[in-house]
Amino acid sequence: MAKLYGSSMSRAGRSLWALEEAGVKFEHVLVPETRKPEYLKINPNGHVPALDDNGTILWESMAINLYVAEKYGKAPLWPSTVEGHGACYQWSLWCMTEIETPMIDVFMHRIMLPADQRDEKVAVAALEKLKAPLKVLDDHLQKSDYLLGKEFTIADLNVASVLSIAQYIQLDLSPTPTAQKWLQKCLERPAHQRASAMK
Ligand SMILES: N[C@@H](CCC(=O)N[C@@H](CS)C(=O)NCC(=O)O)C(=O)O
Repeated sequence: MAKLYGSSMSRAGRSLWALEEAGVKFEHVLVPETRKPEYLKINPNGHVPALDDNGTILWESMAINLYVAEKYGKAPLWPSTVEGHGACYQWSLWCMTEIETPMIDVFMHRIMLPADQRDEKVAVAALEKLKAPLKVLDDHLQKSDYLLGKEFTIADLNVASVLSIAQYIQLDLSPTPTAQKWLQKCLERPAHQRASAMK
């Protein structure tokens, strides 16, 4: 049986969601200490998530999710055309390069770091940086219900999972209302609810 390492409160939450969405039976393994030699054999970076799919080991949340969707997901989660695959790669890389770093900066400087190490200026600069990619997302979603058209795919899951911490970091999505509604719709999916209820 496949094993997914990492808590739903970490980036492993994304991969738990992908596994649930694809209907994969898996064992969920918490990793209290990511730098122990046993775990470093699975992910030498000492990060979660990692996937052990019956001996095939993968790390990097987006790679895991694209693999899970391709191997176990049926269309439309994993589209049936190469053009559709290209769009999934595009949005998945886009959210990691354009959205994730500023989101994490806000998260660290508003929530995660001890109060005396937080710098609200870093959070405000990161929020400013998010404006352009959020407009790209909003403009795109004005043309279709989901990122690739009428149906939810792994591209939506990956982008929505990166944006899912918006609610905790006081990221005001009201200037991009189409993206805001799309995010809400994605996060209400039963597979996301099941993944979020895990430890
Ligand atoms: N780019 C990696 C980042 C993984 C990552 O930084 N995970 C964090 C949790 S959100 C982690 O493992 N932190 C614990 C540690 O580094 O010991 C991915 O998307 O999988």
